[in-house]
Amino acid sequence: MTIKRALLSVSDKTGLIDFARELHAMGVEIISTGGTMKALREAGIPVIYVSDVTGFPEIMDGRVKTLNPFIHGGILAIRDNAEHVAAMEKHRITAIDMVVVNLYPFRETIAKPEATLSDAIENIDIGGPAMIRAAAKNFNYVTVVVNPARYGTIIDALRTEGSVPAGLRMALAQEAYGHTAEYDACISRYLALEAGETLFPAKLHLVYEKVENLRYGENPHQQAAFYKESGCNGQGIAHARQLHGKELSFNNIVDMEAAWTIVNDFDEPAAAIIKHTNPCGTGIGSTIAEAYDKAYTADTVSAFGGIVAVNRPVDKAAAEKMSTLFLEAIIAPAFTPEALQILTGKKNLRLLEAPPLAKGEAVDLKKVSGGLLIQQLDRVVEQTGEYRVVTKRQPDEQEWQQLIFAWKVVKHVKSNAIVVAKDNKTLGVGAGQMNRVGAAAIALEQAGAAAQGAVLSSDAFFPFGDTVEEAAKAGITAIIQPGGSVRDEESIAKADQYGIAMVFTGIRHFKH
Ligand code: 93A
Repeated sequence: MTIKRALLSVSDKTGLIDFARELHAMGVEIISTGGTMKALREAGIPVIYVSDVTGFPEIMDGRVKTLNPFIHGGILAIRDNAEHVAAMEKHRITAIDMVVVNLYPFRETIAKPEATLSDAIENIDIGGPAMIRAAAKNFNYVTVVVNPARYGTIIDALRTEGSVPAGLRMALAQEAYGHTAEYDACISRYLALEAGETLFPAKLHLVYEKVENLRYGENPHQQAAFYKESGCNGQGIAHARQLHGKELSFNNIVDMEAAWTIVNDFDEPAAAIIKHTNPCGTGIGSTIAEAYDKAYTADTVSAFGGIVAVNRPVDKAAAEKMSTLFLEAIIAPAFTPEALQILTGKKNLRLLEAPPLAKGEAVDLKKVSGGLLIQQLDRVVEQTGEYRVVTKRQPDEQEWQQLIFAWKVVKHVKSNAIVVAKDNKTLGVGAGQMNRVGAAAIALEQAGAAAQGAVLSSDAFFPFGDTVEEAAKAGITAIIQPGGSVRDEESIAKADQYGIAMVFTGIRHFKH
């Protein structure tokens, strides 16, 4: 379709002048609303004021400016429908062949801390979406542009072909409806939050934008893509910046999330190495190099090909240690220049800088067929003072420290989960087992002789005394678990029998 007349009404004036200048040079007539018209006229581009088209002033602070049959008739008319053409002639409506609109900045307005409800309401655009939707509906004849990034493509098409091709008009219409849907979803979510519906609104309109297509999903025969929350404040793994290395895979991203969540749970320097979403090694220390060393020596076999996360910048000492092992990725708040120099020597190793996770409320989504489960993330702040020692023997100070460390780690291991720890590092991790004693057997076997004098944590209570029995045989001296089983007494009696100190937290950390 050739373009004789275009309506330009934009809040985001990026690229506007150059675009309009090109249109004007091609002989396109431009209609505009007040602010856009002013900007164009200041740039010396001739413009027809929208009120001169409608014969009606912009009224009510601009709430009604383009909502008029002279505008909507001009956009919506089917150009080769005799009746529509007759109606245009009878009412002296001129066709509008292109609509270039972007909306009042609602999201940007509510993002400002000082924004009031009334500011938000005034930034709900009505006339803009009406024109966008009308133009998109009539994409057989009309070009709709909501994104300044498309200006160049349109000018190129007009220059080379003298018109905007049908395929492009349809793609622009699709983008337009996505744009208005996202806009309304944002308003709906905002009003739900204003009304106090904090986490779980009656209807959920998720708006995510694509970061990239991935080479494949969990396996090579599964197609996949990566999306980030639209308008999100920059939190989390989706906002990590890749500094070096091969492109990220689906499984890398899943494991990065697991790794990042663990180390963000620690205040002291911490490192975790993830394999298949579980931490095969976790360590804390006075430096990142020390924490990493502990995480690595926790299980040197499984660490091969792992994803490492640390909660402090990676420095030279840590980088030197990390560079001796084949790793898939390292994720950190930052890398020092010396560390980068060492690690970028490994061509494929992915290096990512990620913003720390906020402590506030956040939700976790799980897809089920035909639906979605939403829950708060397991970020309960635990009062260690409320933990209860249930055995005759109290843990000593050293054991307390290790119990709390092991308890923090077990929260991040797939259920049924058991962690054995000593000297600020995990010695054995039993993950994702169908029975608890099985998870304990794996963790204890991994720890081997080092389990002597170590502590053990369990993400949920012991249904029987058998896990305590196994722990005692391996030399475990203290245990931390939620408690709450009908057979707690059996486990407590076993612990007392072997002189084990046992702590009940009262909080369960299932992870499925
Ligand atoms: O207040 S509105 O909902 N009523 C309208 O009739 C209308 N027409 C265009 N907002 C309206 N617009 C919006 O004005 C456009 O979507 C655009 O964001 C903005 C451009 O205004 P100006 O050209 O005065 O800067």
